[in-house]
Amino acid sequence: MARTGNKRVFAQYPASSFPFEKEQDMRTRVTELLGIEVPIIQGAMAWVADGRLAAAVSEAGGLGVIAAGSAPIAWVEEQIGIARSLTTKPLGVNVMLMSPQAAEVAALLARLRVEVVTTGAGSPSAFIEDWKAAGCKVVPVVASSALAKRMERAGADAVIAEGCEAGGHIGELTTMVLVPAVCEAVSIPVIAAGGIADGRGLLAAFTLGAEAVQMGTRFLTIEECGISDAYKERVLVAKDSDTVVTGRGSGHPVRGLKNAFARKARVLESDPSLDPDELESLYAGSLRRAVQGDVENGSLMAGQVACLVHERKDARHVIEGLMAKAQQLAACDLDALADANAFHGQAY
Ligand code: TUI
Repeated sequence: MARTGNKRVFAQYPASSFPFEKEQDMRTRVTELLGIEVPIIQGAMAWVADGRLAAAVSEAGGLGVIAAGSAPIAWVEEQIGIARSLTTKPLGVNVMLMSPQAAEVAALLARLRVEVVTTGAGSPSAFIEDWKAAGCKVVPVVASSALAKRMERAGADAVIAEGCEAGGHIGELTTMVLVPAVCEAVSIPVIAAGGIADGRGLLAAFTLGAEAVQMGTRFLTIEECGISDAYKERVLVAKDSDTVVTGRGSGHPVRGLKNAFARKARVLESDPSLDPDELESLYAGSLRRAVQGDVENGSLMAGQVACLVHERKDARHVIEGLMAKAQQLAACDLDALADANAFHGQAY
């Protein structure tokens, strides 16, 4: 950093256009594989990521992903139809492998030849062959390099390495450690997830070896996301210490915003004489309650990056702004970055 007398002389960020220009596109193995324009995938949030949200992200150049979660098969098929009516661009559907209907959803996606299948909360080994035979690109979420290697051997096209900063069901490792560890372990492309909500995060993920990012929480507050306003407001006002992990004891840790539901879950979980039915009834329908507006008694899944989400806007605005910022930062040398970083809070 240059100094003049007692004053720092800040290097300027290179100028960046907004919306970004075509030549600023970041082409990677992931954009080529998935047929998308920017290396941004929308995380599949159960009961949140429906056909309308996914179509908006795909239309804006990223990959929109419908979350099958544990919803009825008819709902999943309906949402795919809605998305297809709103965009002709590639679309993804996520299979939540802890769902008792996972095998049925898996068969539906092969039958409909959905372009991209992502998976979460388990190993999809049993389904990969059928999806590949149907022409689907298969992109499992992994929380360890061991699972990433197994997925590569089983024929996965890429993996999403999701750190425990993420919202919803999580593993143990942080994004900062998991992404480079998975990049060392496999040759297929790695997509980073967990703790990423803006251009800074995208560029950081690329320096760790990722070729795309997946973001969930950043898309929770956009116009095309159908969750209640009350849920969106909780995300917008969240501070960095406002998320908590419940369910560690049961082996199914889930990160969400602190509220009455989370406090009750933590109390019940720490009770050695716990009646499992009581916890089960607390969890039953908890995600849906939050999505519909009961922000105290519902499970408000969100990642730690909720504290970096400050606006509603729409999918196109989020994607264009994020790409412009990432490109602007990437064009800086380290000295200029260090100087510019003296303006805390300006790098959004
Ligand atoms: O799947 C997610 N996030 C989710 S799924 C979900 S729905 C739900 N509802 C109630 C209770 C629990 C879940 C909400 N959020 N993220 C992807 C993810 N997958 N993160 C971590 C993992 C993961 C963890 C361990 C994947 C595989 C794994 O191990 C499998 C193995 O065989 O080693």
